[in-house]
Amino acid sequence: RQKLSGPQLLCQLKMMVKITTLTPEMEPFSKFPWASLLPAKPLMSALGPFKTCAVVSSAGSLRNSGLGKEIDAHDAVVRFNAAPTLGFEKDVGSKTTVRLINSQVMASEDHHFLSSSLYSSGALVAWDPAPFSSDLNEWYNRTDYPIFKQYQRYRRLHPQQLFYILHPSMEWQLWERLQDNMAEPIQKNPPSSGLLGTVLMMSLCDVVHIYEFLPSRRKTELCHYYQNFKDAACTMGAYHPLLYEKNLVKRMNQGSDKDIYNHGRVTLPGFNTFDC
Ligand code: NCC
Repeated sequence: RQKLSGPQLLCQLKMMVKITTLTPEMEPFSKFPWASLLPAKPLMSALGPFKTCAVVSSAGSLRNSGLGKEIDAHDAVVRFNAAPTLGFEKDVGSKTTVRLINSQVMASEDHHFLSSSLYSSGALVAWDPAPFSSDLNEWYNRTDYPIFKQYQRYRRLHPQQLFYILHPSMEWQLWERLQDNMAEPIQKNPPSSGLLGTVLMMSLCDVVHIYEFLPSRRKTELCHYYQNFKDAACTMGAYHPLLYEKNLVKRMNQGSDKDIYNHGRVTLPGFNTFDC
């Protein structure tokens, strides 16, 4: 089978991955009194559009990158899970427009999700690894972590903050793009938060710069820039098909290899800027 070109891959993402968030009228949520806690307007109409966006991976190679100013110069900045800015401004900047979090962060004791100020800036977008069917009823009854319980608690404590839940169909539509474009079978687990956030921003921004998703010359075994914990699997993947995600992003990159090597920077076009 023919390997697709960058523009062809971009068109596949644009046409085949639908970015939706849960709304109060969706089944089975419409039956629950707490459905009114879900935002009435979909994310697309409440956030953006933005000209330039930065997606900041949590990779250890961001340490000593000095990329903070460049990252903050974007109109919107996305960060992931428990990645802090406080104390790391020089390397990762301080602006947070969206924080994409997995359901493990919401549920595990050590993240203090309900009380930590880490989660209070910008809009929150949460996701949970759903069954492949992406059926909302099936997922509701067996989420990986108690995402809905924690969502309700958080919304009651922070009613003013924008907080969305991604529709799980997005995970698996994106996974199918990965599998379809790889020569070998990939693990049947959803893509990492990094790729989900990248595609989310491609639907909101004209240009998306991703930092240290494809590792620069600073590539390290250090898992996160904010922790002294080493594990190469953080960069290469174990549960998530991370290596395949990176392969796909490399093929779609519109920046130079030098940008990757020196700055860990990839350039992707927003979905609204090209026709298919
Ligand atoms: O580590 P994590 O990801 O929070 O990182 C966010 C995104 O940055 C990219 N990344 C990170 C580290 C690295 N060395 N290279 C990278 O490219 C990835 O794209 C990653 O998605 C997740 O995807 O949600 C993940 O979350 C963690 C963990 O749940 C949270 O950090 C909270 O502690 C997962 N780790 C574990 O479960 C132990 C990780 O597998 C995926």
